[in-house]
Amino acid sequence: MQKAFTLIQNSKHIVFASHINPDADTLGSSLGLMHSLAHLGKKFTVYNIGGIAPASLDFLPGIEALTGEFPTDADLVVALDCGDIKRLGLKDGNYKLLNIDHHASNPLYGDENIVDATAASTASVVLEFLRGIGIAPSKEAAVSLYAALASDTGFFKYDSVDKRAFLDGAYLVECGANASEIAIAMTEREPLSKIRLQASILSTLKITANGKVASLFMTNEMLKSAGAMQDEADGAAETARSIYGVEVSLFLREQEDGYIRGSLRSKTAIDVNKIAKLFSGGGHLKAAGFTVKIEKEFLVQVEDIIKQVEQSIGIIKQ
Ligand SMILES: [Mn+2]
Repeated sequence: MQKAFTLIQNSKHIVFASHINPDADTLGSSLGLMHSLAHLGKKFTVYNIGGIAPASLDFLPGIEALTGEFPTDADLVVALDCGDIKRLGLKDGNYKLLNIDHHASNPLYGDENIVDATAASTASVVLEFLRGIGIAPSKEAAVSLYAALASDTGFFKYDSVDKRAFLDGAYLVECGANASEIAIAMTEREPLSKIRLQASILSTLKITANGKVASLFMTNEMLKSAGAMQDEADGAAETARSIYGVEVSLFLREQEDGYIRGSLRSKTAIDVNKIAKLFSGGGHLKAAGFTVKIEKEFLVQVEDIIKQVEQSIGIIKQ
């Protein structure tokens, strides 16, 4: 920790780098650390290769500074919440690299690494670091870090949630984060197009395997008529899983490039990572995905995939 802080103290221009397709943890941790170091009087850049944050994160203090331009005079890059250096989109330069993360797969690619796979979010690792160097988060930092923690824990309900996640949350509230305001900003400002798309996806719901499997699909046509973007279909698999009695949900979306993208979610014990592997995909026990080429009429292939998933559940349970 002290070595990491020495790197920070010895630098003039620090880049806070988030991963491609940024989420609340990578951006909230970036901004949370940046605000916490403000008193050091360094030059800061908040960098993301795409240069743009999701609209739902527009409330994060300092997010307007986010840029896709990598500065040439940076002498320190702090990577936040990124298990794979390639996902940062860094440019060459004469800088040191500090890697702060919570992914177990992180290969410790930094000159200094603060990686804690037991943390529910990178925000918790940032907090650990701040404690180690004796800095308390300002209100701006607390809001950013709370948003990161809330997002990676599904608002304190995922498997990763432990006592520490709650203690970190409580500490950030003490430092000025308003839990309700942040939750509303992150979850209750959906675009109408998303709700219209979700309604159309839900109309395809099919319950099979004695109520244990819930399947949904989305065609490009549905996307177009809702006037929605691809990412507005996200969450459909979780909605299907939330049905009483459902153990596994499957969401199949037609892609413009002639592929079908599948998302699998499991409620308790069925390992959807194993199911995804049957389609050359993968992931985790409760969330996995795969991509297959469209080889016949879309709806016919959807039926085939649903059948294969149902059969595989029988096999996997044995
Ligand atoms: Mn994370």
